[in-house]
Amino acid sequence: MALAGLLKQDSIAAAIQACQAPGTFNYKSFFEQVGLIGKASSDGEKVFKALDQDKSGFIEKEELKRFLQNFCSGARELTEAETNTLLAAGDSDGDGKIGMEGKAKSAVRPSRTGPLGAVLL
Ligand SMILES: [Ca+2]
Repeated sequence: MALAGLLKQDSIAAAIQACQAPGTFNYKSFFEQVGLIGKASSDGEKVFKALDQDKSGFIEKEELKRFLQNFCSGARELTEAETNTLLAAGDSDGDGKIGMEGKAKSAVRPSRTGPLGAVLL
């Protein structure tokens, strides 16, 4: 679990527990629960790198599907709908994956980034 050192274990456990049933994942409340909202952008970068498992510089849909497993190895995969929602939230340029390029944009126009952008990019 690449993110274990960054976040509180009990917060992660509570956040995973809250979306245990398929279809109940809500990225806004999840980020709030694990304590990622308001973290420094360097931490957001660590999260991004952990999620980008093949180090392609992008978080592809397959990697997003395993989103929860980066926080807790026993967690479930996201459903198709949950993955799509998360992808849409972080995909600033509509290319079907989440890239680090949003980072520069968010620094310039913070009001235009969604909750995922604010955390990851
Ligand atoms: Ca990738």
